[in-house]
Amino acid sequence: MPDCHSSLLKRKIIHFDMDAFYAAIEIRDNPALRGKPVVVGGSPNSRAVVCTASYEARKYGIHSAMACSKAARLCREAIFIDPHFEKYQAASSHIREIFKQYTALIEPLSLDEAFLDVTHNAARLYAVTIAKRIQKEVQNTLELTGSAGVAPNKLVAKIASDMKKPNGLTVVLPDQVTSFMQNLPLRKIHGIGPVTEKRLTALGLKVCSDVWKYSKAALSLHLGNMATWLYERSQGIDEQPVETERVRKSLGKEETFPIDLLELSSLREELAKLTHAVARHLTEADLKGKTITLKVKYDNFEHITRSQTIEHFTRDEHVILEVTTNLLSKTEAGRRRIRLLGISVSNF
Ligand code: TTP
Ligand code: MG
Repeated sequence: MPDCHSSLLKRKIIHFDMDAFYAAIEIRDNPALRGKPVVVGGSPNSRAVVCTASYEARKYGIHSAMACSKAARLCREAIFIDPHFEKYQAASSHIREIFKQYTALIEPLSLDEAFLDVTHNAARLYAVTIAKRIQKEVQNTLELTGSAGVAPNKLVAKIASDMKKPNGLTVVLPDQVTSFMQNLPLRKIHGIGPVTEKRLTALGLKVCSDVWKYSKAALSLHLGNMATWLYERSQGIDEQPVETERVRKSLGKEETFPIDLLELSSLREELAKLTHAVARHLTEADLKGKTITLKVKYDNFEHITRSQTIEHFTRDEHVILEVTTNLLSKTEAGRRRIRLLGISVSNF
């Protein structure tokens, strides 16, 4: 048992995430765009939403999932480009080939992001050396940059890769985990969204070390099931292994709202955002499905699902939105307050 435990503690994980991925590829392929506010998504005169924006465009407040029409209002000079998914997929598989030179333990999270377990790499290299080599190779062969986090686990590696974007490298050694987490806002922990953040803030918990002042038992009085999870995460503890790709049966996303929603217009807006995310994940996973399911949770936590199976396999955002809007009309939306909406696609 002690052996097993120490091997867990000694994991070496890299989280690698490309910088402004879609936009960087478009700029690479058209150097006239360099240094300009570039938005990948579609025309500002369409219903398109922003997939991603170059760092120059982000200075204007433009971000992913925003309507392109709004992005155009925020920045008049912004250049709008339609997405070219084949190019992004090609770059993504190329990047995975680079990862594979160092380990077979790769867990892709999306086209541009993955965890690598390099504890036992064939070349017996330091994790930091591998991260640097990957960055260099990505730059040399793809003319793109990515940022890396190196840490003893997935939780810390993912937070670390985001610290020095773009083209950054952040290393957190096992004995630095506590100080790394100490002043970190709880929001940075993967799994704590705006709703949970608000709940924790109301309890006076803003940064990780705020949680350390309490025992697990005291926390569970206020947080129930979440207490143990938060207690460990706030200390940078995460023993989840890197999981190589598994077979998927469905793909979806759900969102709990900061306040329960009654207005149909707000619910439709939320549906559009969820649909965008699901369509993107389907594209990235190269999946199409026939069954579309809507989940609705009312303010009393009662939840229902409504499904529709269509004739053709799809991952089309507009098709999914049309179906889910129709499914929404078969619920009590507009009459009862809704706390959560979820969309999933299955039957691949
Ligand atoms: P991210 O890694 O979240 O963003 P990014 O790579 O563009 O920028 P960063 O430097 O901050 O990592 O997402 C990767 C790609 O996924 C992104 O380039 C476009 C796509 N994407 C969407 O299509 N819609 C979305 O809502 C998000 C978040 C990403
Ligand atoms: Mg990225």
